[in-house]
Amino acid sequence: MKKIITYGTYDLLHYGHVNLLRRAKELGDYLIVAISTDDFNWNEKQKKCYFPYEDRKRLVEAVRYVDLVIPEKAWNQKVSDIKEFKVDTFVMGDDWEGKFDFLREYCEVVYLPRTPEISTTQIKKDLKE
Ligand code: C2G
Repeated sequence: MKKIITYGTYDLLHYGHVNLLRRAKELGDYLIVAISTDDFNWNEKQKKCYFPYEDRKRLVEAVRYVDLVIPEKAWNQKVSDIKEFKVDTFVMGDDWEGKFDFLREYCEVVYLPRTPEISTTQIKKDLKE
């Protein structure tokens, strides 16, 4: 069974996220999504989420391509996750191109093109108008 892992905030789940999850799942048989906890988002990414972790987890778990959701608590948990879950491929959108190449020592690394016209930031901006 080919196992895939990807990481993200997944706040205000939208079709750009789902496009990524669909393509990630197409690369294997089992997709793990590590969702950033509220603390990680605030302390490490200065991102304030609209939905708290538990709600973001529940939404992503409802996506047909996703087999398991785990918490992302730290930048440096990826290697241990890859080892613990025997991951074959690490996937991220290409806004992260090159940032995780060090993981090639442990598994395949694939960057997929982002869905260009949508982002959580843009949704929040549009709703403010
Ligand atoms: N994404 C995408 N197209 C969009 C928006 C997002 O393909 N229009 C992808 C991103 O490239 C990422 C995933 O969807 O692979 C989740 O996006 P975010 O929730 O914005 O993730 P981010 O905050 O970048 O956190 O350790 C890695 C970080 O946790 C990534």
